[in-house]
Amino acid sequence: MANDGLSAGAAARRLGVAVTTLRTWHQRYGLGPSRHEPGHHRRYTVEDMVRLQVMQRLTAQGVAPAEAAAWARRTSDPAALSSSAPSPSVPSPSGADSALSGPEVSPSPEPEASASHSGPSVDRAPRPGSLRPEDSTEPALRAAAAAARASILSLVESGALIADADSGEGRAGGGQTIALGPRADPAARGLARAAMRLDAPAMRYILDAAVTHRGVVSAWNKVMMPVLIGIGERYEATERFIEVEHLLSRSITEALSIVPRPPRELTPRALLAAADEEQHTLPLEALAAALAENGVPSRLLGARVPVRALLDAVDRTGPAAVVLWSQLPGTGDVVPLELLLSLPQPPLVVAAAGPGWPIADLPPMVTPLSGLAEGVRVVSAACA
Ligand code: B12
Repeated sequence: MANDGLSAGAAARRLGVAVTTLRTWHQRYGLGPSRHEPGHHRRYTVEDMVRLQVMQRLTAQGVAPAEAAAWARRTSDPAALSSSAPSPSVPSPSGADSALSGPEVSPSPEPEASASHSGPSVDRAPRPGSLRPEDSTEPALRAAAAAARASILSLVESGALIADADSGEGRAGGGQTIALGPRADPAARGLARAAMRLDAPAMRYILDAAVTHRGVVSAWNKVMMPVLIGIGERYEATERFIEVEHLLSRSITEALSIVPRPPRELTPRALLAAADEEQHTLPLEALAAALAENGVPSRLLGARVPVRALLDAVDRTGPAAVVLWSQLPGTGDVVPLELLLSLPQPPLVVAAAGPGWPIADLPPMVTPLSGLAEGVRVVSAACA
């Protein structure tokens, strides 16, 4: 392909899109094939393919086609992009069409790597829907791939990932929305839209970028929480979309787990647990990740921790802070809190977190927590 370029059919096969889609992108958005020899059909060069990949990725993430095309066209100027984009520490979405993934892609392409032409090239390993420019031996292609990747990252971070929540665009599972309100963060909109499409790679991409570039507290408060609350309301109104809730929950769990944990030598002095029969754990996962970001290790026992197990764990680990989460009024039983406080050596802080607790009836020595940032502050101080 390096010399000849791809026909429209071959390009469409590589990308896994219909030829008509390519034609539309060409005619409406100027993303056409640039190689032209008299007497022949125009052909897609490697740079054209990278632009198309950017277009494909961004439209799949909910960016309006015209805007996606503008970003795709910018990839022809790698220098401009790589100078302004954040460092690509977030993996690109995986998937059959993932051309922009791979730790080897950096904003500064390494021409030396192209000295040998014996490595895998896009021509030798054509998989449907797959093009890996970063594997290419061509400096131009590597540069274009780096620029494309950088452009997506800067898009995510600049908040330009605006999902048009009302335009279904006919994707699988599309056409449904999660109401977030007019002041929602663009990344939350993108996440909501990806969630409704059941597009796990796009969700991870948005979530990982948010966690990596904003930090856990902001990612939770501005991106994850609004979408969780929105899908909860959607479920309440329709008794549907449990599949969305589950995939979103899973994706959030995974994204929170990418936060590096403190060194193993540091003994965790914080114990986090959900109350007995309580299955909601995401806020505790966010707390564990945010604490880790602050260098505070914790033990997260997870869902449905019976009181006996909680007391045993406290007995064996002697935590300075215990946070018990109750999401549902039915699990906000104050007895475990009282038992924790009456231990011979009670934890310094026993905190009740979540909307399930009867705040007015909490034992006086219990610390009620109302938000993630407060949780990080209180637990960090107790464990210092
Ligand atoms: C994800 C989810 C699930 C997942 C949980 C997965 C997991 N690993 O956690 C699963 C699928 C397991 C689930 C199950 C159920 N769920 Co559910 N779930 C949710 C959802 C969408 C998000 C939960 C969450 O993480 N909330 C945390 C944040 C995002 O929301 P919040 O609590 O309102 O946030 C406030 C405070 O908690 C605080 N805060 C936020 N984050 C943090 C962090 C810290 C550290 C602190 C201190 C404070 C804090 O600030 C916010 C503003 O005040 C909620 C919707 C919602 N609004 O919460 C429903 C929701 C909680 N679930 C609900 C229901 C009914 C259920 C089920 C009974 C459904 C069923 N029929 O089986 C079961 C319950 C099972 C059980 N016994 O626990 C209802 C509860 C209604 C009620 N009040 O009784 C909700 C509200 C959905 C709804 N609108 O109907 N659920």
